[in-house]
Amino acid sequence: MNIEYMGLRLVELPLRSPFRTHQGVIKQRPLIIVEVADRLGIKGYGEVTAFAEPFYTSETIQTAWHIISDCIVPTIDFQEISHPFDFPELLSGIQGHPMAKAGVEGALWDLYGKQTGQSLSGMIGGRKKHVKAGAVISLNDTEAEGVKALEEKGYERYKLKVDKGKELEMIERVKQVSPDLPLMIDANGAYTEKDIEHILALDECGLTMIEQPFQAGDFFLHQQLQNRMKTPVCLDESVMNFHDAMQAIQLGSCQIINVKISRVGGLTAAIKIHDYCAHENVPVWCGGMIESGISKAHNLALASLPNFSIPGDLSGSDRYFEKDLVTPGIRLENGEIEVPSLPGIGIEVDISYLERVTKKAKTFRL
Ligand code: OSB
Ligand code: MG
Repeated sequence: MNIEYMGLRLVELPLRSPFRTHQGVIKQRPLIIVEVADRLGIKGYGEVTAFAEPFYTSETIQTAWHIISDCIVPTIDFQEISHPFDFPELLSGIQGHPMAKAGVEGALWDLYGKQTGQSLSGMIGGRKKHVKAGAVISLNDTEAEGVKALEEKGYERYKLKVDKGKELEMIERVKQVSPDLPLMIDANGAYTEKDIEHILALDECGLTMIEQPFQAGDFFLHQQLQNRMKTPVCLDESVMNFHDAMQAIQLGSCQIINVKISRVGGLTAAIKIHDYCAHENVPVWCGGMIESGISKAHNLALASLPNFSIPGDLSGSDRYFEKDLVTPGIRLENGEIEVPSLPGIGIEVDISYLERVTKKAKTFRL
């Protein structure tokens, strides 16, 4: 791919309103934007979506900065890469840190698409031209008002973050304003084995699924719950790689998987999980990370694959940000978002805004 250069930028995007879950509040969104360039000066962009604090997975934006700068750049020979699929194989000596790896791989995919004149969706075999949009309602939004406003924008699926003990009230409040909306809850591991009866009481609510009830790593407990519950269990934090997806499905720990490019270590791994789930008749959907339009564009390409048959956490730029890092921003039309068809991620990065929100930058000759 004739890669010559990598640039890292730590940016901070202000959120329109604080995003609160049972694990804490996010007001500013730090992200790392990865830029790679080839000999001709063609550029590709990726994004590291780790959070400032390790509440979701163990990585942080600072550990990712360190891993890319001090481990990936010095030890990987970028001249050996002739296709983005080559990159994950070169990483076998670096354990863990999927989000750091995914950010770099994402930039390679965008660059490869631009070098060869292909859209990211086209390169990976995506078929859908539009994908359905889904919204997440944080604990800061009042459910009724939050859902009404989002319904007017056309979102097709709604996800409530769990506040343990208040689930029934929250679900009831949404149903009062919008009785027929597809609704699910995301516990982010808020429950323990003592809560099984409490969770089973939600089985009559008609939820489309319950996401990550228990902590990551506990395939057994999720299996026990799914055996007793008709509402599908969906796993998020539990699935950090292909092997986790395989074990979860073979053990019957879930009926649905949330695939995030960042959490599983890159687009190559995300596609492999998609393909395996398709083979096993397990539907998947694309998760979100409160990310910029750069990462959203990667998500749209992934979600254009056929087994992404459930609306994901795919929202417009205006859901979280006043202004996005891409122009024009990502928009909903009739509850759907267009999958970009131009080369690479197919969306223009707003370089002057990117420069304005940069807190720290570093460049490397590769
Ligand atoms: O579990 O998907 C999650 C936000 C922060 C940490 C974890 C999660 C989330 C979301 C937001 O649900 C998804 C989005 O709309 O980007
Ligand atoms: Mg989740």
